[in-house]
Amino acid sequence: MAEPPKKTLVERMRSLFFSDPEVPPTPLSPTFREPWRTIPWEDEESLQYVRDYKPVTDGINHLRVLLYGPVGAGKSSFINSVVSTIRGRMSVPAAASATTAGRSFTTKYETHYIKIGRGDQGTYPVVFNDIMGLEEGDTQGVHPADIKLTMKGHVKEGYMFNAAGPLSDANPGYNKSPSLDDRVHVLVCVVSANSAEITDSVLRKMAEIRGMARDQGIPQMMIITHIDEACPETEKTLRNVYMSKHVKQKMKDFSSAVGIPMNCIFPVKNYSEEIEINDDVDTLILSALRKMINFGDDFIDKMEEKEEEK
Ligand SMILES: Nc1nc2c(ncn2[C@@H]2O[C@H](COP(=O)(O)OP(=O)(O)OP(=O)(O)O)[C@@H](O)[C@H]2O)c(=O)[nH]1
Ligand SMILES: [Mg+2]
Repeated sequence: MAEPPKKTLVERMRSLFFSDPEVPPTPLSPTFREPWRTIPWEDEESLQYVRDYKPVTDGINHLRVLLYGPVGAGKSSFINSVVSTIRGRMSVPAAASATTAGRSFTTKYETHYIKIGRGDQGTYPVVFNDIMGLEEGDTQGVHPADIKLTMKGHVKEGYMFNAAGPLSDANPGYNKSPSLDDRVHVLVCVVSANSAEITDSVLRKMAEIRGMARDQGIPQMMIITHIDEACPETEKTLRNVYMSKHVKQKMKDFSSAVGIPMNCIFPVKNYSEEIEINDDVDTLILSALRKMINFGDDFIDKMEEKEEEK
């Protein structure tokens, strides 16, 4: 067989800097070699940590987590998932929508308590507040001003959000003297890894809400849902979540769009069609929940110091 013709010096130099048009490029791997964030799968310790948590500040019996985000992002489903994980069996206290599109399915302000065991053994001290989703335009979805009132504890249980305008202090749904317990201790933005781009109008509302929380010193986090549908790697197994380049890029995109740092962002899969508890789903939910509890507890501590200074 004839030898292939020798390359000239110029050709060899060129091949160092430019790829050979006849050789197809090697496809980039969709995964990292190692997970870029490590989490313990089958995490019994975190479950116990969450179950044992109790605020130690006088006058505060509950650590209150408020969820906000675009319509259909999975806010109500996240509450259901947390309750299912903590209780160790499927629970659906927050009515979730059957679809992810259209108008907000949740319209009223509701606190979700998590029952301890069966019967009358009380509830865990971590509670979740579900609200209406953010929608396009000024007259649809929850009003950012209502979220500010909610953070300060001014919105009474059962209040029906009115997209036409924020709650006024003359409304019977307005709580004039909220206790430290009524106030929100952690604000969580919920977005979906599998939805269309968040519109500018919704992003502006999210920025406004973030600014209001920052002014009050409330810690903020982000949950990215639907990672089971985000890319083929996480579709295969949730354990690829921190191996998937796509999921990391999604997290970075949301981080810069909404202004929440990467270490406060947690990808999860909510329980949606399962009928049984799943260890991998639980692990991701617990990883986010543990951080929520730590952030909220730090804020409760600070609130106590401020009260003592008064
Ligand atoms: N596959 C999958 N489906 C999810 C996930 N999270 C939520 N869903 C589904 O998405 C749909 C919308 O979820 P909801 O929890 O109602 O969303 P929401 O943010 O409360 O929506 P609004 O109350 O309308 O603002 C439901 O059909 C859920 O089953 C997830 O992580 N994975
Ligand atoms: Mg909802």
